[in-house]
Amino acid sequence: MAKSISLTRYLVEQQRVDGLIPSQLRLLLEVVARACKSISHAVNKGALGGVLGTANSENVQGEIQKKLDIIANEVLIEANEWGGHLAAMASEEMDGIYLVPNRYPQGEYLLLFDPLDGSSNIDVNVSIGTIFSVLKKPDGDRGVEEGDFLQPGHQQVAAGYCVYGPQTTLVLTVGDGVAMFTLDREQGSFVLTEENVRIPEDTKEFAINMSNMRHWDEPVKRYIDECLQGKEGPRGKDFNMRWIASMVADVHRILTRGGVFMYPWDKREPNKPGKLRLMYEANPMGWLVEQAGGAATNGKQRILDIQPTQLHERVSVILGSKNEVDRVTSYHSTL
Ligand code: AHM
Ligand code: MG
Repeated sequence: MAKSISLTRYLVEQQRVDGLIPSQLRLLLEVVARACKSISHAVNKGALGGVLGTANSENVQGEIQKKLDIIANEVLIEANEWGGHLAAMASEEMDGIYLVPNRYPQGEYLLLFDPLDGSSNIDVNVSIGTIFSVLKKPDGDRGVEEGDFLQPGHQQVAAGYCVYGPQTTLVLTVGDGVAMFTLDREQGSFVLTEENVRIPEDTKEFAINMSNMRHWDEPVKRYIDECLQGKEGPRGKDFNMRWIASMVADVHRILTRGGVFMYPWDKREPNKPGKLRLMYEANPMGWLVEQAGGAATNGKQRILDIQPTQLHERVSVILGSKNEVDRVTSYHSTL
């Protein structure tokens, strides 16, 4: 039987053999994985652990927080603040950045996360996850400021997510393709289960919240309308639809068997560029998808080239199988 490769061994080899990741980054990724393991245990306990339901508070974006949103945020901060690998953190659930306290050594990395993505699925026992992105702190001796986080996605040095579903799976890129690790609960460790993940360029499956159809812009309406016409329409094939309402779970399916995922700008709140967050959701997912041979745009521009102007900035997202993303994107320039 082939030897199983733990996340620790995989990262050590990336560091030693391939020289791809410095030791501080390896430590950082191990700590994030450990935090995800702990969040996975809390998710699994559900009602037995008293972790379901709302926390009766709102985040900076005016969204009601669930107890698990807050628990997951705390787990990630507590796990990461003392190891010496980080300078600061930012989270979808916190107003401003979180500086590593002075009593701990300061590292050179910045960690951003959506601690619990798919919050509306927590209480109904549907897959949810943690999304993370790692940036390098700009050089210099001064303290970290919020502006230091505002780097375009192509400057990420690591990105990934952990999906808490029937299995707990950690998916990671450090810029050398995408690898998947499944949590072995008996061993207590993540084990490599898929390497060099590739997204097929073509697909017959789309993911979008169809209940918002009347609010969409023309290019998105046109694309979905053509898919819905199936074999008899301009695409000449029948399409299937999936919408889990957890980006982690939808992206995980796309990395596994292809597809296109969209959360476009819509007319409900015309001043907001989209629902999803650039720094905690679109950038890490966009990079993972590109590393697996897919594409990610906001309809007009590659997600990873967007220059952020705010920490909690929102963005329109189209990602997945390359030929479909290119098609939707081209509709934006022709209409
Ligand atoms: P969250 O981070 O507060 O959970 O919100 C993001 C989620 C995504 O995971 C998902 O794709 C989307 O919101 C679902 O939105 P909707 O309920 O409008 O379909
Ligand atoms: Mg989210």
